[in-house]
Amino acid sequence: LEEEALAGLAAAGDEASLERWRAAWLGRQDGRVTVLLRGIREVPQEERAAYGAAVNALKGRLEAALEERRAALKRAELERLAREGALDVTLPGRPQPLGRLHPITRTLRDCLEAFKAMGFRVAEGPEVEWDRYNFDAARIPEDHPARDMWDTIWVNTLIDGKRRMLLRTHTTPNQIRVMERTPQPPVRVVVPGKCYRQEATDATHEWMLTQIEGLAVDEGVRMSDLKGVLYEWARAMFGSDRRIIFHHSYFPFVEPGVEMAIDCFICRGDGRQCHTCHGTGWIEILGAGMVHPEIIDNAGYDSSRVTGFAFGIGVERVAMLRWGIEDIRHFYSNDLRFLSQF
Ligand code: FA5
Repeated sequence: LEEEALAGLAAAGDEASLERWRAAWLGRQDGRVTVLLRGIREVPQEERAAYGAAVNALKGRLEAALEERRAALKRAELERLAREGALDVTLPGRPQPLGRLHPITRTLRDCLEAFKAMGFRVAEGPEVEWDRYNFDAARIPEDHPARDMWDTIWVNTLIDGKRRMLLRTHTTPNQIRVMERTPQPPVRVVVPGKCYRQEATDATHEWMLTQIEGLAVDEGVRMSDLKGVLYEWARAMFGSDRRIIFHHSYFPFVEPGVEMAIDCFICRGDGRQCHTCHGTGWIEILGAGMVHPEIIDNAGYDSSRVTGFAFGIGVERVAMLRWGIEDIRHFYSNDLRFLSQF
């Protein structure tokens, strides 16, 4: 009997089977040793003392064996943990990945710093905008062909039967918003923010883009001030040996209007077969011009007394030129191999 019990105990490999073994042999109800003890009544009087002593001794040995087995299992478990979880000081450390600023955020901040150094203040405006600010107040009335210059993403809410809300296509509405909040000039402000266009994307066009609007209004502000500010900013961003070109352009809210471009970093300006500058040798980075007198007057200022310049910079283009990134779509494709280079 004892042999059978000890064999069963040796086979129990975990706490649950130990407990099953204990119930089967030593359980109070019908453990086999308990049953033996109870059977003492059937044993003849003169043999009872010896019988009782023998069964009690068996019970004691089995209890001791159980404790011994339990302790052995625990030791084995500790040894296993020590073996498997041991500290191996020769293992190389695990790299802790560090977050970092997105290249567009960095470029945006650097641009703003350059303008702040020239006395510009930073303001912000809404991304969901009224068509009145995005278009009408910027001299782009409904049905004017210039609206086609910005393929608009509209918000589908109808107001008086018409769509009136949109995702701003440029930061220009903030020219109006800033002047509304500023009773009289001088105004000298830059407004950064995201803009959205229904755009077929390519190497230099995304449907979401970041712009910085600039606006300065005061007595005697001239085109040469505009050029001076933009040259100074470009020097801060690209260094002084990049070539910069202005050419005439049209925007309804400025007169005259210009575009500023920088020599293409891919083909270094020779343009042959270049997919980034489409063979022109130049990459356009901003639109600018002298604020249209009508907009000055609409703001409650006197256009015979004050003049202003404005510009709208494409921040993604600036970042491309800075770091030699040949495709704008890298910025928002969330590829860590690209992003962790900055
Ligand atoms: C404008 O948005 C005018 N509001 C700029 C302006 C402001 C002119 C103030 C005069 C006075 P345009 O659509 O050209 O203009 O965009 C300005 C700049 O934003 C471009 O030079 C380019 O750098 C950038 N940009 C425009 N569209 C995209 C696009 N789809 N993806 C990336 N950058 C773009």
